[in-house]
Amino acid sequence: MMPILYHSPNSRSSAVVTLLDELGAADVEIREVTIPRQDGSGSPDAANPHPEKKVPYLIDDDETVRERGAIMLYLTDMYPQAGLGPLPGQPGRGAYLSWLSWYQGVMEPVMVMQFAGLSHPALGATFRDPATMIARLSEALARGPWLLGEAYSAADLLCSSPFLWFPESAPDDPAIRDWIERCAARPAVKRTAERDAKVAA
Ligand SMILES: N[C@@H](CCC(=O)N[C@@H](CS)C(=O)NCC(=O)O)C(=O)O
Repeated sequence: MMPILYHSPNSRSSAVVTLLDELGAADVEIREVTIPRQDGSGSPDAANPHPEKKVPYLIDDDETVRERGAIMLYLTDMYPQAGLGPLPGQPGRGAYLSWLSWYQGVMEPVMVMQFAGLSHPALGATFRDPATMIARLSEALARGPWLLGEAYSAADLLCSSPFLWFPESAPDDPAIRDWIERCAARPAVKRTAERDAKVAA
């Protein structure tokens, strides 16, 4: 059976659709499902096997993969010829795993807490703060051009994704702003936006 990506247009799963395009992974089926939207539209989809009916969700035979960082790692390992993430034993593998996990474990929580106006010593101790989060991106991109150095990877796709959705959240840092522009200019990003617009219409 073909692997199946459960996707809902204009959501966190859109970046995974972009990754499939970047990987040339034509043998992964993209299955659209509905999710509840902030404007009150949409609803959980009985056809979505995700335990919380979220997207993205990837099924590959008996394997189920949730969380974008894990799904992206799974896919870049699955399509090694695309060179979108270092493999075990290759230089940069540690940094690659770190960026993907850091996005899930730090960057996105920090951005959501900032959006929600939350702060607490325990949150600071665990996640640090928006300035520290931006500093990690800034120091990597000062070496740049991509988070892993010379090669674009799924880590760039994942970590740039919130700035593509919420451009106003981009920090006033030229290296980060240039990187966001370069990530947004990838033809696959444009193709996903067009695809999502068509499906959502
Ligand atoms: N931590 C998850 C978050 C997934 C997530 O929250 N997806 C949203 C779409 S943007 C969703 O499915 N929401 C539907 C719901 O909350 O029921 C990941 O990164 O994959």
